[in-house]
Amino acid sequence: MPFDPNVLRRDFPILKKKFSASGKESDKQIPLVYLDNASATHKPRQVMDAVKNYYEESNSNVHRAIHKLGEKATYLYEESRKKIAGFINAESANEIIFTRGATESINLAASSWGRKFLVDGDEIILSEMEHHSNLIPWQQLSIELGVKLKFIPFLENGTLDLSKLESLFSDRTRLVAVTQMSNVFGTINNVKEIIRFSHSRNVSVFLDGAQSVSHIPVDVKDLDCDFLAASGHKMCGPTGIGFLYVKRKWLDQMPPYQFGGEMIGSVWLDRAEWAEIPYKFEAGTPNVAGAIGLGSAIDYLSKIGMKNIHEYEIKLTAYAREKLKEISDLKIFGNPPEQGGVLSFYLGKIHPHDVGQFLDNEGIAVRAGHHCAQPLMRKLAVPATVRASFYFYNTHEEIDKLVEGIIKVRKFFNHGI
Ligand code: 7TS
Repeated sequence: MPFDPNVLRRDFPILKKKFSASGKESDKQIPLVYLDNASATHKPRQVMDAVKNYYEESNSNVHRAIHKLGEKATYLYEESRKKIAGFINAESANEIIFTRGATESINLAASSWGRKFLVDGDEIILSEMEHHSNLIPWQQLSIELGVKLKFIPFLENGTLDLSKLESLFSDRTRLVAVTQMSNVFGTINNVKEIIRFSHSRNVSVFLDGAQSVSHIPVDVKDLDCDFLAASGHKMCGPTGIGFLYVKRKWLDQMPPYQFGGEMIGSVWLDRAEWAEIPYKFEAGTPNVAGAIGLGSAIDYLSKIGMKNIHEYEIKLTAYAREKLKEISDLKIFGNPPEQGGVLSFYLGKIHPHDVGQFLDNEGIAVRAGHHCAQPLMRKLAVPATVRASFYFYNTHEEIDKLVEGIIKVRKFFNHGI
């Protein structure tokens, strides 16, 4: 079936809904233009059905019951793990650990791998464009262990200055942890080159895939990354579920991250042995419904094809950039050669929150804020930006509405000029 966003949109009940500016049903209802996909994507009917079916037909805990429902729930949960492994081309499903999302995945790696392998004086290289989730866990580790953090700078066009990479390395560098796609500029970073260079120095690489995994084909074997984190809710899946991919060679050496049920092999009063991987990293009853929903989201995205999604988003973003450029006073931050569907901008002297609020009254949902990237904002010397972020169900007509909305904002705040 050819790629058609208008056909795909039919799978998303929320995209058919109309809203009024006041929130009152009696007021004029306008269609929703949802352009905040970098924050969370919507869910297709298929994913909601998978979650509902689990609760209606196989609700049970996993890995412990011998009854039929328990077996069914375990089967579905583990099938989802296999789907994730297939989706990112992992060697085995055992390399996939279910987490609450990218943030927990990063915390897991920092806490388990970091505490095991890093000592005072070791160095981690991050970048200046990291989301707080891929900064603060490493920052805490650096405070706790005395590990030094270094940062790959970004250039005005929103790309990482890889010419600086080599100079950041020392014989104490142990890890490079970078985002594969910026949630502010939309830049798709050349992580393959970063990984190639890092491995040539025997340094491991952690990829924050929170933005990339839902928008571009990601192949961990081809990239050869050591870790990859992602969130289900940014890829048509439920909230509260995500995963961490860990290359097999690290898994056996990494200690558990949390302790309790599910993650044990044998327990005595004074000691315990851990379960096999990946279960030793999944303490307690997991988010079974979320994992099953994420598996369904992966089926859905795979059917559309990640290459199709990426190609369409390139076109949509280029169209949006061209249209936005026509608005005087509008400054788009960054213009990377490889870009996903994210555009951040500033409109004259109007505060981004005012722009966001005004657009919301027009039925257009964008994000205005620091996007959990305060160091990046500081370098841009702005308190916040307006960010429009797209997904495969957005259309060119919606971009036109965004542009019309911004022109209205401009007129309103500039007294019609
Ligand atoms: N890393 C990146 C690059 C992100 O964009 C986000 C979330 C995270 C990590 C954290 O993901 P979580 O699912 O664990 O919260 N980014 C955004 C955003 O740009 N707007 O809202 C959330």
